Amino acid sequence: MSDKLYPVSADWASRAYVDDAKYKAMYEASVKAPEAFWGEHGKRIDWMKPYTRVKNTSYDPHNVSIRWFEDGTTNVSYNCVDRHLAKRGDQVAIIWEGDDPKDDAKITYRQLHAEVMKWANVLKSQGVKKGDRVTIYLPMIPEAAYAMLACTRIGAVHSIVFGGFSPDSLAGRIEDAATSVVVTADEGLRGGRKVPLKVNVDAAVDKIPGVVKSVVVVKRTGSPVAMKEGRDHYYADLAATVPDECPPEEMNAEDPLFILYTSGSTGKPKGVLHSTGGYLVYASMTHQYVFDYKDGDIYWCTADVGWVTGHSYIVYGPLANGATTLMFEGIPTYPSISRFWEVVDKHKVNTFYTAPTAIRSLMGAGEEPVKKTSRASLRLLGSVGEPINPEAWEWYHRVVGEGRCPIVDTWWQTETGGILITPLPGATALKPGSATRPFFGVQPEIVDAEGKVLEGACEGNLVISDSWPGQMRTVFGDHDRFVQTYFSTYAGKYFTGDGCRRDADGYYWITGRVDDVINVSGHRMGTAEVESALVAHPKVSEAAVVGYPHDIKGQGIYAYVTLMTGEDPTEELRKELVAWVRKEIGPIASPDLIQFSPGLPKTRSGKIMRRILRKIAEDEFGALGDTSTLADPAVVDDLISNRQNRK
Ligand code: 6R9
Repeated sequence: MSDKLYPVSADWASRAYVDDAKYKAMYEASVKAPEAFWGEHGKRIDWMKPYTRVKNTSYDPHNVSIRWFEDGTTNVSYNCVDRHLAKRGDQVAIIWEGDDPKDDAKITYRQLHAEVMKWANVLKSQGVKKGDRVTIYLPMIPEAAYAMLACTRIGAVHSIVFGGFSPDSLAGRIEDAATSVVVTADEGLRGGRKVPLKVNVDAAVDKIPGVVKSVVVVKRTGSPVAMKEGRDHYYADLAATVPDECPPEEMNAEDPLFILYTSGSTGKPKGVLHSTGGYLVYASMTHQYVFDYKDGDIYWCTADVGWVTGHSYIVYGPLANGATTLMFEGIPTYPSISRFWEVVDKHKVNTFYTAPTAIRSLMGAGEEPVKKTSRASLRLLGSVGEPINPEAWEWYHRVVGEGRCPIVDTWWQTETGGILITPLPGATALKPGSATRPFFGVQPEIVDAEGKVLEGACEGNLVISDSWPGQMRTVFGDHDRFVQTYFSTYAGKYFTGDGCRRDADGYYWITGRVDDVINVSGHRMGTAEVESALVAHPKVSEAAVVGYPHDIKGQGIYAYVTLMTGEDPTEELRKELVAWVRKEIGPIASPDLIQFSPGLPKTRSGKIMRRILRKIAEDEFGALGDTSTLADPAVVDDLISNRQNRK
């Protein structure tokens, strides 16, 4: 933990929508009278038929039911596109930056409107009707946003599958959502390498005969791909045959908007279902306040639309607010390790939102690749996806933001639809590594293992005691699993699965998934704590810590350590790191085993797959399970051959 405090600058306090006093007043109003608060803020989107009922939610495990604005009707694509036309028809809605720096495009709201209507009619031509599911398996190209918005225009429910998922994962998701139409591209392009999307779709569809009737293919690279007669169609060919206009379908606030599959600690991925009205109100409101979005800002979230961050903070939140959102097809290290900052300079980006894993990997290459760019346009930085260790936070703040940009460390989940715990840049003094305070309407609590609510400064499991509009409504096709996973551990509360500490100032510090807690000689320890200590060492770039069975201590601490470029993995350094952690946290935290590993097994969204690290640490590498979702499966072989615990 870091005890540094970065106060809000006078400039930010005066320019932002919300300063500290206003945050406190609005927060208090939001939790004392949620009906009145959300009744008012629900009006931020346009309704076809206004709601009269605001909140109707129950966390009772016998009857979990979440409904917001339930008698209102609206349309998401109307709110993200049509309603902006009068004022911002010629404003850029999407800046697209291709994998190759020479490829880019600007799409105005008027162009977006035309594209979305065309896409909607193409989907209709393939038999898609209100309530039907559509699987989208596309790279980061504007067509991904068109297809999403087109689904919402006609009331279809999209299920986006990240372009890096294997045919097996894709087939499972298509089958679970029972989608007869799949939208894909010939190939994707990332870091100069081609991703065989259409080939993967063919393999996936073959695994589930009879499910998919139509595959719509966007040409991205133009490479020839096999097209199955009667089933596969190029988008452009279909588009040439359908009308230009398509009116938005009137949808109930509680009609499903999208499904997004996410992994839990057990079982197959869950289809997280979000609904129309509450989700859009919450995504747009958090986007406006957390990023203090103002007209004219250029906003860039580096996520992929295949993850919830891309849904809420590349597409729906920003577009509902009439923003200019940047969509990036490439990776941070191509063609050079300065790419992020070059894109910032090229498009004069004001707000930049990325993940700690990206920051840490860029940190490993030193300051020079950042410093050779200007970044003068940057005003605000954001972090999401995992706890950000204070060292990475400080580097992001000092090197990338040159000390002038606040960092919003936003804690949330696929399940929450939008950001729940976060600083507001004009209101919240920052502490590196803390997601700070709850957003309006969010009531976090910390409970112990028995479910007793802890008061004041404390540490335990993070639950949320009442609903907010962006909350998921169910697990698609399995409401029991929804209740079981989220509402049964602590009856009457939403269980996040995260551990959390609250300090004396009421700030929240997410300590990582509670499934990653280890117990060493009776001491509970967050693996993130040890990792954070390790990465604080100047020679360490990244670290992942897991428990392994230890005869005397119950669990021992096994640390996988990636060194900074050019550092040698010596015995001496190993000893130095053990001593370092003892010094940083205390003797109980000293790693028992340290494995120097050039790479860590990460999912394509950048999350470390601890399951694999635990198995290798246990010397049980014969039973690694499914490694198909790894960004680079070869990492695993190296980890196994250099394992430190040989029984
Ligand atoms: C948005 C997203 C959710 C899990 C969540 C937590 C971790 C996300 C975080 C964070 C600490 C943050 N997480 N943001 N931990 N600080 N700012 O990432 O959704 O992919 O569903 O992951 O990610 O553990 O429970 P998702």
